[in-house]
Amino acid sequence: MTQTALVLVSYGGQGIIELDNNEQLRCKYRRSVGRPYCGDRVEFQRADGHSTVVTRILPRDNVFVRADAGQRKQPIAANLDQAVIVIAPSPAPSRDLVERYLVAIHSLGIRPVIVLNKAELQQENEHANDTPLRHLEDYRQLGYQVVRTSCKTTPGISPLKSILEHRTSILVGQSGVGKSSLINSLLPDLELQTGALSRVTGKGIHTTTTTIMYSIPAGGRLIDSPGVWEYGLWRMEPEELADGFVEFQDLLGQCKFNDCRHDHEPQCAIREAAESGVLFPWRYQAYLRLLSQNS
Ligand SMILES: Nc1nc2c(ncn2[C@@H]2O[C@H](COP(=O)(O)OP(=O)(O)OP(=O)(O)O)[C@@H](O)[C@H]2O)c(=O)[nH]1
Ligand SMILES: [Mg+2]
Ligand SMILES: [Zn+2]
Repeated sequence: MTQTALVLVSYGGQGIIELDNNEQLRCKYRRSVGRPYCGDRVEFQRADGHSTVVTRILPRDNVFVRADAGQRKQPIAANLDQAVIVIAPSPAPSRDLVERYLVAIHSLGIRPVIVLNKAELQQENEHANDTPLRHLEDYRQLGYQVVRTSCKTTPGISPLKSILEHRTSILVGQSGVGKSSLINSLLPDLELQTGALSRVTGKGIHTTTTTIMYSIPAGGRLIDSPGVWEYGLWRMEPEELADGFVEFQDLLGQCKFNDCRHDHEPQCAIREAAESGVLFPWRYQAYLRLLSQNS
């Protein structure tokens, strides 16, 4: 009889899977089956006295990826409902970090959430004009869910709870912004869950090196992922890039040229809207930077 299971963590040629009865098993992969990602649903075989082997990876709904230096896709986790972009006053986010994440998340068709963690450290107007920290209200106006949290003091982490329950979410962002701390605060039984997994992740507060899935007691899953210095987008067409800017959507058919890149083309509806202030000019500038970096 074939059974299915959920991949909690995957490293090298092996991983840990969770069965329907919550049992966790170490398992090995076969080259012919391919390498499962965290969040994959798999079929496996358990032979007496032998190790558990993954025999099939079930079709994926989506895969969250980041790009390496050569713009090639590196898979991080599969089958997500939403991605939580965590930023903090320190380390401060790089200028276009949030836009890169939003474009990537949009291409997966899943829901983005923006979290400002270490909110108790934020001083109004302390930051340069072009950092995401100054644009949180604009993100809200664009329709994104924006939440302020702190793992140390007020406002705490409760606003995040209801957003995460009953869904599968990945926390992404720069190293040191507090992704693991948020998961620690959100999951009171983390120590228990870490049991079998601790051999993989190490103990104590460390930089996360492995993508790992936890379960929320009320229902849903949380995936902790290693922080990045800069989130890289893979090579994509200008069209896919523009699709990641939600506020462009209503204008996309109105440019003079069908293949408009919304750069220097005449009668570009997007550029004109940015110049007249209908679109946030800083978002349009971010789009232009991503466009030039991606070609
Ligand atoms: N002041 C303050 N510090 C925090 C908060 N949340 C986390 N920290 C601290 O920030 C540091 C980094 O936290 P981590 O949770 O390890 O950050 P991370 O995003 O998981 O980092 P990587 O695993 O490297 O990606 C730790 O020293 C935490 O104690 C917060 O809300 N306020
Ligand atoms: Mg971490
Ligand atoms: Zn255009």
